[in-house]
Amino acid sequence: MLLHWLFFAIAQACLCFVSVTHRSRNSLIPKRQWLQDLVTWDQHSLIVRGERVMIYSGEFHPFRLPSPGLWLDVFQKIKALGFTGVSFYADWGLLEGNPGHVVTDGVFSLDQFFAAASEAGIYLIARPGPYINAETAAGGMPGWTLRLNGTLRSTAPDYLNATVHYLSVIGKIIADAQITNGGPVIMVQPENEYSTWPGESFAQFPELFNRELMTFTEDRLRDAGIVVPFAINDNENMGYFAPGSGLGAVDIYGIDAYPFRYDCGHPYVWPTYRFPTGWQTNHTTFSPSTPFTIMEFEGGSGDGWGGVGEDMCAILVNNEGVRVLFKNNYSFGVTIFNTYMIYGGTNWGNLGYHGGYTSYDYGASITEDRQIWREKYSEMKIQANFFKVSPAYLTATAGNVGNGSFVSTSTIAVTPLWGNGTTTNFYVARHSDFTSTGNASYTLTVSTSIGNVTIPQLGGTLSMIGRDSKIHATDYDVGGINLSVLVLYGGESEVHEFALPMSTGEPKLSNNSTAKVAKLGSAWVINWQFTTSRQVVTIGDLTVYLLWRNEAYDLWVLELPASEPIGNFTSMSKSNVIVKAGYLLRTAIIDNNTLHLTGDINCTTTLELIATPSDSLTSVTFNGSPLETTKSSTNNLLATISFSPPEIQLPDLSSPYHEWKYHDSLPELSPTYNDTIWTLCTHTSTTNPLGKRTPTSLYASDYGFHTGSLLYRGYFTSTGTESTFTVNITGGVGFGHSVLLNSTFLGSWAGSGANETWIQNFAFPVTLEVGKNYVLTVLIDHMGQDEEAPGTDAVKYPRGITDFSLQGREMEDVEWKITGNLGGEQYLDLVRGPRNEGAMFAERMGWHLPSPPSEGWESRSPVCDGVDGAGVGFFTTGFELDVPSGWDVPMSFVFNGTEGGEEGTGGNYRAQLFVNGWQFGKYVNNLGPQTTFPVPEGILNYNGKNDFSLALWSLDAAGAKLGGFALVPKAFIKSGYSKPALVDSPAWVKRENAY
Ligand code: IPT
Repeated sequence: MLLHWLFFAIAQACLCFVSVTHRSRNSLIPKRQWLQDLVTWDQHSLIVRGERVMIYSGEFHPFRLPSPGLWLDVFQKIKALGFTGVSFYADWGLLEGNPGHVVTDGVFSLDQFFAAASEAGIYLIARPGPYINAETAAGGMPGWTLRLNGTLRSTAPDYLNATVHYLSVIGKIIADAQITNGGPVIMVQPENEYSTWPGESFAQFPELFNRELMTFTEDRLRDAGIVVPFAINDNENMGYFAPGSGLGAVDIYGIDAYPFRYDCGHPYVWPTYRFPTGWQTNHTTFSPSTPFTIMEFEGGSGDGWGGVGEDMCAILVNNEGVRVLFKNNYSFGVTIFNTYMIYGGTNWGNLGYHGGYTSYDYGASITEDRQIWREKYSEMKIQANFFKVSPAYLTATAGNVGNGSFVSTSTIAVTPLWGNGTTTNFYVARHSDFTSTGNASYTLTVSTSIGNVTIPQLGGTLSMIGRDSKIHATDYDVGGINLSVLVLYGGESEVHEFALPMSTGEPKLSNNSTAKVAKLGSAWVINWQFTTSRQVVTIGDLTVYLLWRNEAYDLWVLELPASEPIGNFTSMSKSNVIVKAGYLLRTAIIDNNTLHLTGDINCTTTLELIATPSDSLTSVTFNGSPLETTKSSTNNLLATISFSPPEIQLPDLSSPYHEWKYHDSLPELSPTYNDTIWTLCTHTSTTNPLGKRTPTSLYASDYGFHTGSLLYRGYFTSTGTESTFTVNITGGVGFGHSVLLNSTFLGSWAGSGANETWIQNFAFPVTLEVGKNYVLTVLIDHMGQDEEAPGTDAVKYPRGITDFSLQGREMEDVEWKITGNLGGEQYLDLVRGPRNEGAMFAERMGWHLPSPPSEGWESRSPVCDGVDGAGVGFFTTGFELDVPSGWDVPMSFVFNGTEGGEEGTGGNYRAQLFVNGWQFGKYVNNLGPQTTFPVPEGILNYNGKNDFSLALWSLDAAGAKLGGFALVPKAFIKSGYSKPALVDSPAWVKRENAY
């Protein structure tokens, strides 16, 4: 066997007949008229540039990480998983906040996203909506669409027209980045789950769904130049829009599935009602001519206000979940597989819907602050690396699920995947009860080229220990390449077995190995028990590593770059290196006899070169620095990188000596406050489906205010009879409000994790004076619009005041004014987008931006002094950072303790954080759960001055101060990342028309 090609497979061991035959690649002739010939497909898989590729993809939204210089870091961490793709949404609502003006500059530009994907070698699946869901405000539709008369996502002309400009702009941007133009985009999904929604579907509500809507959207995208295949994500797995299904049908039919659901509060309880058992049948019924595609498969889960925190969601979908349910997906032959989310990011700047809070960590494999310590990252890595290099899988056909004929016990269910044109079969085994945490022993009878074989053949039994699943491969065909290194891994103490054709030569065991080796028929059979120490078997030129799973976690498979157009994209024609390391390896290049690696360490780490395409490597560099090398007992090159974290200076934001400047941010309470230029609520009609319950509409969206917070002023002249004000307010789940009469605080609603609306009575504490003018001030937290089910217009559910009464008076006797963010839809800050600011005075003045005019302001700390009484205080400060280059130090602002107005009692208060002008957190002390707010480098200036401010809203008469507040480094990672450029963060300038 010549070492021309390096092949690596991390396989779940047991029986692998590794066939090392040379087979020429099938010529893959397109069966239909493609619009291009670089991305084609058949019933088995996608075919890119004539080669079958496992599209193993993760969802990552650029708009949730508004530091473009970090996108490459995330892509490299995804590539290092062995993934080949990323799926992303674009958020129309962030791009076209002002109707007719689609802004695609700065953090909203996708140029760097596409460039970074190509550099990392990641294919992209673009999902531009116009509707995206994604836990975004209004499901990604701009606020102004709430005023459309027609039903959103219907064929109402005003809705269709509203989408045209956006679709042409985003369509062109995506079209330019298609593979046909040398870019990374290989597939596009118009709309999102248009066909279905839990509990509602075509079948139940046919009148709500409209095939023309899909056609219209597709046509706009085709007009913009999209030629790669269109895909659909059908949540109900009913074949909607599958090829041949009629109008609007796409090229590639895909499904969505969230079987773990969302109960992060009970993360060890796996709900079973959505666990898939028959997807191969559905697929062949609904879309037999396309690859089995899962456009979204739950890779984390979501949490909301008053919830339990994102880390709990990471437990709900943890490494065991990935083991059992991802492998179950492979048993159905999925070859286009996207997991949602692989990196969640942040709902900065009010971009989220009301059901979620600032963190969109999602419990994903890569944490919100881009760390990869969650075990499922490693689990996904060992799985994806197997499928990346198992061409036989890409043509296999799923057999019947849970077939009892293969296995010795009914507690284990096995689904076979039969080789099609290859001799390879795969058998995916799991507990019959998916959720079982028990242990089971089994033997397996498999069909092979030498007849039926029951394994293990040399004694012992196979085992399924706790929540686990295994892939057993027979006659494993590596597709005509030479295999030089094979890694087989398993859990500690498990017995596994593999076999090789006799012709490969006699296996030799490492000294420590207790494996049994026997000749059986025409094969060598090797049977061993995993321990935590490595065992090695050599057979001719092939080295087989038998690794405890946790050691396999430390292996990194790096593709060496190829010439263009493949470059860093995946192809079986490329060579790989396998290096054992610690935290992360990103890239590898071989130059002469030197291996240049980039990567990250978080402790002193020894690199071991497990497999390289050349035995003549003599030196290694790491992030550009040469390393001293030695040799291991098995002749692998070793090199140790030492680690000592830097000391960095951080501001002590809780200290009484740290200077904060303070300004009142609810001056509306002052009798001298002038609101003459506020918007009068004069609309006597509304398009809102809720209808109008007040003489003039009081819905914020009717006046162009859609985000952050809302302020209302209700004027009346007293007749001396008014004693109570009753108001029905809607702010979205978790919202709160405070109500004042002139300067007198009447009360607040502090919010709950369940209420989207709240009705409250406010008794006036004194008798009002006849003939005197009074003003009611209502401050409302706006938590974002809801999302949408097609045809329901749920997005339009209003925010603001829906209804009120002033006891003893007519509604008409009160004249209302409103403000939200300054400028409303004609928002001022084009750099930070349409949702970054709300109604609060300091925001309207732009004081949250860098360098506010705070010289003459009072010195006052949000921790030591806080806000007196009910109201809003604005605190601003600055600090310098100087993080040495080569160190990735993710940082978070952390609220410690829950102090309220009275020492140690907690309290009802809310705070918004602004970092260099970017709203990077909405904290609700009485609800939580989020207390830690990561802010990415680039938004935070790691080498220079930062402006930080905090709008602190006390909903209690007792006032509020923070229990403690700190900027906390969450990790010190010596990193090969590209240091992100500082994000353009324009400073404060006086806003002429601010009020
Ligand atoms: C699915 C959406 O398509 C996606 O945008 C996101 O919202 C996800 O849910 C949940 O995080 S839709 C769901 C009904 C499967």
